[in-house]
Amino acid sequence: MSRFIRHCTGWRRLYSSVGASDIDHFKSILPPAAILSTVSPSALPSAELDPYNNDWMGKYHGSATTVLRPKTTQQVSDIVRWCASRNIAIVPQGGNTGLVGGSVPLHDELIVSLANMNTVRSFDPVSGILVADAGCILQSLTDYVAPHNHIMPIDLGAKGSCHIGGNVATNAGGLRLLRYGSLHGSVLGLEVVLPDGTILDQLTTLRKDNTGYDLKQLFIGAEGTLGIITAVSVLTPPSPQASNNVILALPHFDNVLPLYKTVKRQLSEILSAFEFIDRTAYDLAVKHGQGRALSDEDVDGAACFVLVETSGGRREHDEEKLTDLLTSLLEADSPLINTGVLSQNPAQFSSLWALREGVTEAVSKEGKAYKYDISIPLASFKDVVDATREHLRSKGLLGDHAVKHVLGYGHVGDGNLHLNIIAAAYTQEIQDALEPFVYELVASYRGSISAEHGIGAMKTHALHYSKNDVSIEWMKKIKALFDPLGIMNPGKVLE
Ligand code: FAD
Ligand code: 2HG
Ligand code: ZN
Repeated sequence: MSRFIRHCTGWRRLYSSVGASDIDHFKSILPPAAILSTVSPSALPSAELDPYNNDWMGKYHGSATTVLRPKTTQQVSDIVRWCASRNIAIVPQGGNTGLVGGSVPLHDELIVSLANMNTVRSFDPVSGILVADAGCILQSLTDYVAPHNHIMPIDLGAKGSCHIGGNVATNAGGLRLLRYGSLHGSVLGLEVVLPDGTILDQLTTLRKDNTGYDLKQLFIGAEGTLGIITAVSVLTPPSPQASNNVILALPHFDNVLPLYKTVKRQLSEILSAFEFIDRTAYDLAVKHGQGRALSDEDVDGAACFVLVETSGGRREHDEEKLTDLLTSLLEADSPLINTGVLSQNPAQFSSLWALREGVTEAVSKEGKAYKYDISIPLASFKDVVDATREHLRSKGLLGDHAVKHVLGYGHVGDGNLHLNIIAAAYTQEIQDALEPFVYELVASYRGSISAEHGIGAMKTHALHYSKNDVSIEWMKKIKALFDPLGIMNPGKVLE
């Protein structure tokens, strides 16, 4: 059985569906338990594949008939080689926590899940360099390096499910980017199975290596369109000796920018996060049990909140700096903040973080979310949220029957706003009201339509709002060079 599907370069070309003879071949590569298929003779009920065919938000739905769960790089290579010979399209899948529809098929592509590739290959406690299979869950790697007094350079709300391979494939940002920079800097090496099955071994553990083109960078953020990442070498920083956090309640959004400047100046080297949630995001986090609510007195009159984290080498020194900061903020002639709630113990530290980290979870409990993950000038965060809300109001779409909330939160230090629109259901009418409106708004600030979540299936048509024609043309040339058959995650990143 075969069908046509749109190829990334605009040609229409043929992909094959997985058939019984393919399953027979996969049985020569993998043990039976690693093959989940609704194709006879394996014939599982299709509901068994639901967790792989549906994304985290319940927004994107594929109809793969087969999921393969290899354990070794060689098995991944054998699978891909076979798919290339048969023209079977592949979707690499990690923890399936992506928010742009990149991790599920558009049609019936084969899903290659990395979940069984979950072994740490090596860790050097002196250099802090960790080499791990791509399917290792981020939280389990954090737990692995913790006794060696190291942390992962990346942290995000999905850490209990997302894979390090998925993090690299999406170039995930998250909560520690302000301190440790992007994965383009922390990833030292990769092992990748290319779309013809070749294993590209660039799994070096070198801090410095200027031997020509740095090929691994191409796979960081390629969202599985250039190959399947099977292992990652990553530099893990030493654990800070002391971490503190505080939530600051602000009377106006306009105070966020001057506050950021003040906090940077006063905390300097110990500032490790500066995260923003607006009042709606805070209220939803509390409503859905993410962290402990602040007292009524603390939230009274607050238009938004900022979570500040410090990480440093000496507790007394850091606490003194933070206390001095709070005192100077509260005693200023025109205070930028109403109040500050400082964590006093590890449980309170986690609870304050949960108010910020848990917003995505809270949003998903509240309704169906349209998510725009944008880079814009910090001063415009509120304008963009307000303009979107007003636009929806003008279309008569605001209200419990359609759009329930429009909210903003995100990584101030990275200039990254998460604009979320929560609706009772996903509808074409809301979608049409939001797009291209939001993308045009972002383009008017010369911003990015994807700060950290990627393009996936969601934004292929909108790439031109942030990338010019020459850039897109060269992206297509690179795709065609690595994947001339177009079998690797088709319809993602590029149309
Ligand atoms: P998946 O969702 O499985 O896949 C994502 C993309 O990567 C797909 O295109 C897939 O094909 C590709 N892929 C996955 N594994 C591989 C591989 N081994 N080789 C090649 N391609 C692969 N993102 C942020 O950037 N910052 C955040 O703070 C953040 N917070 C989040 C909080 C929550 C609660 C949730 C649900 C998501 C959040 N995300 C965040 C989005 C998501 O968690 C990240 O994009 C994450 O990196 C995806 O990892 P994953 O293993 O789940 O990948
Ligand atoms: C975050 O920063 C994540 O919490 C998710 O990137 C953002 O859900 C979102 O829009
Ligand atoms: Zn984020």
